[in-house]
Amino acid sequence: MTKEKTGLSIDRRNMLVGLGGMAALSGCSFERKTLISADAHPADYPTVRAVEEMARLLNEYTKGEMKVKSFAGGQLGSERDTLEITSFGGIDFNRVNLAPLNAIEPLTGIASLPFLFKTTQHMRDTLDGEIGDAILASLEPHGLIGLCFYDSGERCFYNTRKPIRTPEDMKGMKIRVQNSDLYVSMIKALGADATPMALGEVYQSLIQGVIDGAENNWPSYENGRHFEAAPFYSLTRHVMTPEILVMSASRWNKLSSENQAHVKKAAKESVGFMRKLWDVRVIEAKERVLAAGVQANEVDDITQFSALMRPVWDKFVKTDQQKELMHAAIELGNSYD
Ligand code: GTR
Repeated sequence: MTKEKTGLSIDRRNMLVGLGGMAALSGCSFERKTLISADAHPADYPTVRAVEEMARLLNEYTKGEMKVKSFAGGQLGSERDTLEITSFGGIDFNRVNLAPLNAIEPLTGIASLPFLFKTTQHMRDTLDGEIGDAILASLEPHGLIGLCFYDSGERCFYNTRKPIRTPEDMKGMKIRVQNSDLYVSMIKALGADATPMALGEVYQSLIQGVIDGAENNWPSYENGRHFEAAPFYSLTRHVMTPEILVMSASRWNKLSSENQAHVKKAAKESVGFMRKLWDVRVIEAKERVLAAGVQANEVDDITQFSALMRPVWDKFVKTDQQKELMHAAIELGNSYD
């Protein structure tokens, strides 16, 4: 593994060596007793707490055999970097957003399509059922075992300049997106310029004017203090791309079938725990940023935004399997009208 390939800093590489990560990377037989998990968010964020709950359950089900230590706050690198390391065994569990997986597995693009999900319940039911299972299963050929989805709420645009009420207001704005071509296309379709960037760089880039805005849910907008630099939060609710918990397939393949079943069970059971934390966190984050002076606005007519998404859907839904899942998700949505 070269620094050029992963973009990992020397510190992070040293940390992984310390953790025995290099042993896994180099294929030597040394096995870490304690598994490690990565998350870009800080320790109190719902995703981190949910993975800790998964770890607690796993430890209980395996009678103390399986232990997980979590490395929160992006200590092990950006989501793109840690996904690469996870896929070849240097990290065991990784909680990321689905967006950086769009480039790795096209099926993940379905749950990232703008304006696909009508409500939170539609999103949850889609991911809890066969559609979600097909997306999770699609990751195995890429060295990742998809374990479960967590909520990530509705993502909206925020910027340093003015309220966005129509797509016209976004013209010429530089908007940071996650590392996903689908997101880049979505921004272009809205008439703005897309700047893919790791989450950890967004605050500084807003302050320095490298970008004019970004898009995220209330908790990440608050947590990253982006609201201080970009106080206009416009309720476009354009995607509900979920979070996902993945495990390294190379680690998974070394587990007994009993322990594999325990991992799956513990992960699935952490979803309800996460959703409870999430719903509370959304309300708290929104209250905090509004109290700090954020100006939130509804857009004039959301169909002005959604009508521009056709080319994005056409570009990223190509295969028969993608089309099948997309239609199934749309059909499921009809009961939420
Ligand atoms: C958050 C998400 C992170 C990351 C971040 C981003 O909502 O929880 O996993 O994807 O957005 O925008 O980079």
